[in-house]
Amino acid sequence: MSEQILQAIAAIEAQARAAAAAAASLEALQAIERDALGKSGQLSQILRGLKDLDDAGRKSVGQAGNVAKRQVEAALAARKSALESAAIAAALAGERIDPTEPAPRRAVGHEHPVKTVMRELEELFDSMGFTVVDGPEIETDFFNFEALNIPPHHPARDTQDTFYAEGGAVLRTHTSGMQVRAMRNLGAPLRVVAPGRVFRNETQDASHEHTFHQLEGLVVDEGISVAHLKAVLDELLARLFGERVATRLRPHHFPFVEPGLELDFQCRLCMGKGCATCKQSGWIELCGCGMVHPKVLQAGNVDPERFTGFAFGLGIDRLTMMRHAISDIRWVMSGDLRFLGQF
Ligand code: FA5
Repeated sequence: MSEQILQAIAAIEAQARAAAAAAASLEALQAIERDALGKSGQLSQILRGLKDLDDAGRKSVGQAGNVAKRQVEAALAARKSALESAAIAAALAGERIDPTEPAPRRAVGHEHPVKTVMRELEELFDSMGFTVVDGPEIETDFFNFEALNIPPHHPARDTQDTFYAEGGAVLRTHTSGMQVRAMRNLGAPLRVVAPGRVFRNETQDASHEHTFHQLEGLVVDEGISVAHLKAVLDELLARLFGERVATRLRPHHFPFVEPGLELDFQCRLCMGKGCATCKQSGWIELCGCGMVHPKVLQAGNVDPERFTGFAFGLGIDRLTMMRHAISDIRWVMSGDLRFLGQF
């Protein structure tokens, strides 16, 4: 009797150990444990017959049952740990980083086309011996207007209306405020350009923005004349367009220059014949310019008896528009990716 039971225990143990060794998941292991060792599992059922055995049989079957139980438990634990290790190894293999693999192509940003023109202008003037200086976008009324010979209530303020704050601060309407700042900071002689953002209370249209960019140029030295001004701007255009470009100077009034001028260059699209871009004139305006007014030199602590100077202020957004044939300035600072993605 006990011999048969011992054989049955050995068979249950062998079957459970084999099943444990072959189990493919933790759930399968739990099922094997339940079937072999659970309360109503095979081993428990057999051990329920212990009460019918004599003392010797009860002892030997009881011992065999315990040994079989421990063996099956050991087999289950070994398989469980193997399955868990395999799961960790698989997860790690999936997360492995190959540093030699090329990076995925991502959409990266790029320099704004206005910034590109600004940077090129800075490099170009730097190569001509100019110092690039930076100035505040929130300027005092003094530097933006008064020091430039534009007193309060002067009609020139109407063409450059802006945002006035208490205490005499304004959003600068042009980079010309840097003229007096540069003269005071650096003294004469000097050769500077001051690029930057400017603001005007302006009705927007295809060629007018309320926020745009200018580059101010200022040269002060002994014997400076309009000929120097024209030479520098001609050189600027030649470098921008890769060849000599015809230019002309027209009289224009700015209170801070005398004489005041505007420089036009021959239209690059029709070569002076007249087209829609140049409004049939054959010429395109590049900038306002002129000889620095003696009062402005004085405001900059420069002796107008000894020094003369020229200044100019170019619109960088409009230059950018010409370069890329952009028909409406409102695209330029829109931040619209359909526009920016084209550069
Ligand atoms: C001035 O701002 C003078 N400070 C320029 C100057 C400097 C004259 C030194 C003499 C000596 P004006 O308002 O014309 O001038 O502007 C200069 C340039 O800025 C224009 O030629 C144009 O290219 C650009 N500009 C002016 N207004 C706008 C606007 N609303 N939107 C975009 N560009 C503009």
